[in-house]
Amino acid sequence: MKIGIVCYPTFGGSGVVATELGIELSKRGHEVHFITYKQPVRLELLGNNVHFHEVNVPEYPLFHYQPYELALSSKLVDMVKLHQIEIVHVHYAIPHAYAAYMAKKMLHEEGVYLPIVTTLHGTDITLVGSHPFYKAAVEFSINKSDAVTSVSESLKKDTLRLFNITNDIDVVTNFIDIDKHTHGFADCQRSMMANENEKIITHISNFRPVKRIQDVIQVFYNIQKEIPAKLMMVGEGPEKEPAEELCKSLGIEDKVVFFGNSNEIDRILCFSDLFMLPSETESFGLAALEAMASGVPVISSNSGGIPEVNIHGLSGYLSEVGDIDDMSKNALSILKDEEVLKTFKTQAKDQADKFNIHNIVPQYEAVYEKTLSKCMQL
Ligand code: GMT
Repeated sequence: MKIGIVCYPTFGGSGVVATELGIELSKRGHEVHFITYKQPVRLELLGNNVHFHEVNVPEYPLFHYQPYELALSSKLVDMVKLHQIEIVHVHYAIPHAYAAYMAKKMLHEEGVYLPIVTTLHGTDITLVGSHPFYKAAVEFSINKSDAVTSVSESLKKDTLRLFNITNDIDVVTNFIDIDKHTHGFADCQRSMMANENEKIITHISNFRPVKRIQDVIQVFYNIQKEIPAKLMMVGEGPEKEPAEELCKSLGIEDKVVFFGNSNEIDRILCFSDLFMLPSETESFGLAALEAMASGVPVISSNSGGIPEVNIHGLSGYLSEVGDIDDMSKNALSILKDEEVLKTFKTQAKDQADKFNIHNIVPQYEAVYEKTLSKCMQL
């Protein structure tokens, strides 16, 4: 198949999923065309089967807001015609599903039929999409998509609760390339980050308020009072500075490393003992799955789709949002005993295998095939 993929090219989960999906589809013989404003961060190799088409938005002083949707839909029209793209898969409804619908309509005028698959990722529904300023357009573009998928059962329920949806929604969960996370590092270089007796706790996110970064610091503060430990904070975002301030005021700044965004997540997870994800809401929690795939147990909140990924007492523990004491107690119960830690590490990896890329990507292929044959009958 010739598949167009529209996504955010940044470090966010939806862009990562879209990129990994495109790479895997290309390995399975499909021709994949990424259409976005920058080469996706995880897309290292372009080749015969993987192409990138940049959407440019020329600055014009009249515009207070530059019209990205317009540029994207025009680019989609051009690329679909030039490369005979058969189906377009958009990740994150805003504004991608809306722009794709416009492209579809324009192509239709020229006798080209373009099916659109929309994958809902989370904040496009729960935090941003359902805002009254966007709701009508988001609802419209979900209902006008030829197929809609969501990354968890929880997100599907939220979508049906928040919008008036007339389309079916298939749940196709996020996935992980287990082989990539079975690191071939002879040495994780743990000694560069911590002493041998120190446990390493890691958090990776975009440092937005929804991630409850302060909870990460508070839980770590409780952990390091009981056992020697270090905290690795990976990512960039508005909550980073307040988090650095909190570390200073708690007197733990020498035990916390702020990395910024990193392309070496697998290296960081390689030397991690525990991962923390105390989010206010999370449709899936891809970062937790990446940790588990590297054999790192997860201490998380029980919000949204996280319980579908992190299993209480098996791959880690779940607590109510904001329950710092419970998260600290759970973390210590894993970290204090080497045998318990070892068991949780193995169980985390086994649980991650349920989301193996080789089982999930065929589900997307089935969605494409079903959509194409449905559209051909129209
Ligand atoms: O977590 C974010 O804020 C980024 C966001 C995104 O779209 O990049 O993540 C959402 O999509 C990820 C991939 O499907 C999910 O794993 C995250 O749980 C989801 N984030 C939220 O729901 C807050």
